[in-house]
Amino acid sequence: VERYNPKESEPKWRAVWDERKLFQTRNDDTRPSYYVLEMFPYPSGRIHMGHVRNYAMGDVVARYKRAKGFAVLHPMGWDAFGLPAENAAKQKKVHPREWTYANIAAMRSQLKSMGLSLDWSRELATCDPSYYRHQQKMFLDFLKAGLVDRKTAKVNWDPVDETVLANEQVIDGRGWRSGAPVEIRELTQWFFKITEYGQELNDALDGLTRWPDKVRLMQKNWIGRSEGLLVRFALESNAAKQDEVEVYTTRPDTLFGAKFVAVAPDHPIAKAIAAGNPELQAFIEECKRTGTAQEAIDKAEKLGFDTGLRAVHPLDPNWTLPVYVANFVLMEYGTGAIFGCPAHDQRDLDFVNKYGLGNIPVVAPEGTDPAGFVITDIAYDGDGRMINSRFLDGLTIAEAKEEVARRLENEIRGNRPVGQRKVNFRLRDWGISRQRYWGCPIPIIHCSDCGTIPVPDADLPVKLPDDVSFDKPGNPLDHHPSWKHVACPQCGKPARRETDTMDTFVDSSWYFARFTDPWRTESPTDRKAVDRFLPVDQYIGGVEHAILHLLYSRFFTRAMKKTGHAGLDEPFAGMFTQGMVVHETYRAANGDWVEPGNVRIEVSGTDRRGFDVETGAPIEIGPIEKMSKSKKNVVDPDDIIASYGADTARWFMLSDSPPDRDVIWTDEGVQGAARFVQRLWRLIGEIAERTHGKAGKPAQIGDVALALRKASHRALDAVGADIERLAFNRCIAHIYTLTNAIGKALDAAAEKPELGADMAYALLEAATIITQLVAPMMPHLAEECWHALGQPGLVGEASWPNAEPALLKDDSITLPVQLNGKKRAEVTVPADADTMAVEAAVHANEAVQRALEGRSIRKIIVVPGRIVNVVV
Ligand code: ANZ
Ligand code: ZN
Repeated sequence: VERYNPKESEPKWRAVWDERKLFQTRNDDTRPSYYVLEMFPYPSGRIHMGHVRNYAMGDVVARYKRAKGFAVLHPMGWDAFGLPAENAAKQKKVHPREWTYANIAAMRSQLKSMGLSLDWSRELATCDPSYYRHQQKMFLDFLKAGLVDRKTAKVNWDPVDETVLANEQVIDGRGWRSGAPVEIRELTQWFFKITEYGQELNDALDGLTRWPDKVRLMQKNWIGRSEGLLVRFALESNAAKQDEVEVYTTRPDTLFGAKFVAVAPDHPIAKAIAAGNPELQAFIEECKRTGTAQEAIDKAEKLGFDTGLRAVHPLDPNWTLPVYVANFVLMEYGTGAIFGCPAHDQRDLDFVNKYGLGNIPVVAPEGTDPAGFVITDIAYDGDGRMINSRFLDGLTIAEAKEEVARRLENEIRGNRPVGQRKVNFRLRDWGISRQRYWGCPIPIIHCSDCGTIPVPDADLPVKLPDDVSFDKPGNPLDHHPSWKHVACPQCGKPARRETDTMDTFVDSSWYFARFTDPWRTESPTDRKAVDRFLPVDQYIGGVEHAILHLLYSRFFTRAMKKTGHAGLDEPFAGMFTQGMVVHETYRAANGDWVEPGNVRIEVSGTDRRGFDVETGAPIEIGPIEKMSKSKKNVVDPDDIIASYGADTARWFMLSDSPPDRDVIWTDEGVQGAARFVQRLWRLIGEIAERTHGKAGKPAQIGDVALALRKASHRALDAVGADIERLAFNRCIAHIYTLTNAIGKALDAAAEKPELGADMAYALLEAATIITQLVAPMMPHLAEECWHALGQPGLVGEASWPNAEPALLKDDSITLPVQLNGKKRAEVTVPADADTMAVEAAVHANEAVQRALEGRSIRKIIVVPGRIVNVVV
């Protein structure tokens, strides 16, 4: 048999699939549908190994479900708006559109070389007006439905580049490009009212049973539903022009441990006091420089400014607390004010330790001596019982929360209760305004007379102008000479276009719905198509999108339901997050990172040493890390596909580790996969040669042939079940097992000049089955094998075979035998043995006889399939 040559085979089969339109799904296909989707890529320029892994997995599911008779929807597109295109425009002087479409072309051909069973007729790019016009339409529909808001919000402002920075573009408080200290500015922005769905987005997570628990938990934490209490603290003086401050707390049980009250730097109380206090003004300015990123706020030192105000403790009129302005209290959450209980909250403890306010522990772990329970540097946020808390002493935390809430709800001051229960969400409304060029224009016109006016449907899309300059700082749309100047659609007077574009997360929040009918021009979706294909049955992507992208898509789907563009709440019935592709890192003596291709590894025993391929200089082998350009430990999919073929790359990606774990890319691993390709090809070739592709089912099947048939059908059964579970590495293990069984059977057959009819039958069956089993993973090789075996048509068109139940049954089972309750022996009996047969086997068993020591059996109790109890 000749060696299998992927370079010849792979393009050949892809051309055949294309010509037969094998992977195009028709919307009028009446079979049950199955929608498998991998997160669409950002067209950065080249695909990386993470894409290969992601798409290889999705393709296994798509090909398998297709063989199972589903109308499979498996589309691909491009998440094509975003900042990198603008950066390229600045740095390389290419237009973002050109840059983006060139990248798409390059990546499309790379993806095609992987042999993915994608329906390319549905390809879409979010930067195309044929896509974003519908997004503009939905924005306007959401606006009408009351799901859009316009309000001010804080942004990171780069004063040199005159641009708003995303949180990740702020590095140590400075703009990533200009290096200038970032300022916080208040801008009027557009928001989607995702908070209206906070409760629902939280509760519906429980129904998403085919999502990883980890992802559901991440979403819950992000939504951050908490049950707490609003508490009004009276102020002793009216210096801040108000007589009370309301705080939000989730721990009203800890009220007797309170040491201070604190308000956000932009709280009305802070502003009022600052009006006559330059020092406080300076402090507030300093707080603004921390940036808006949660992480930055968490990491920053806890700073406060004593306003001199005193707040009265709500449970003791004779007890007052100092009121601070503190940098760790956010205006956007709760009421923008807190009471601090340092013993049980780390931030509060750090704060009091800095300002010398002390602490009183009020919760002690069950069984500790309250007198000896002292807090110094580490706050205690665990369970326990109340101490130092007057009427609460001895209660559990839950009981104390309830008691405090009850009391304060019943205490009336100025016609209102002092305490009020409140459910709070950490989730904020989704600010979608971006002051950038390369995004979907927000279809709004500002008129000084009429206000904010929606662009009329007939004027959609609002297209991006082509002739923009990136030389000036700021938003190119804003300083374009003519684009923003339009007539007001209502009064006709000169008006101004909204120059903000939408957050690119909007683009990816509904593309899965657009794929169901991407050709449609009159509306974003066709309800028939959406109803037919959604929800996505299996969504696959990186865990880095486990929070925002999925949450926004869940919101968007609900908003689309409200506006009639879809008819369901949850877009993704099944979700899977794959692990990363990782690789060893290498460093030269001078500390420089070295690419894997320039390192030769010598292995002796467990010792591995690296050497520069050219100079022979020693190279240090570093830790295994996520492939990244900065550490140069990337392997380019193109190189791998060029030297080994797409099938080998796919096979190795799927074989090595469970799909949710990281996979370590190694040369040895790829070579192992490449050897398997050749081995399978040889086995198939031999079988084709010896059977001539023909073998009827004989009446008699001998033991050897039967064993092979069983191996085939078991593998068939197990691989199907494991694909359903997305346990691809286990599928591959089953395929290896079957390969070995085929190898053995062929060896045995090699000794005989003539193949028995039963062996010929079993071998051909095994060859056919294994070809179908590898087809979802190595589709090109499988076609070549299918062809070599003389099978009709394409394996890509063949139905998934059914395992014969009779061949799956275990022939024999082993049962433990207990004598008076102690295990003394085992008997092996035919799987279908009846009670009589099992009893006979027990009597005949030597170990049982020995254990009886001459006593006689009184009774045998057989629990079928489980255990045998012998009473003596
Ligand atoms: C007193 C207390 C005692 C608190 C204690 C915690 C522990 P979650 O669960 O995330 O909702 N908080 C309230 N509003 C805040 C704001 N605007 N900025 C910063 N922190 C704020 O968190 C609620 C808790 O976070 C509240 O309960 C409050 O501190 C703080 F041992 O009140 B707690
Ligand atoms: Zn007007």
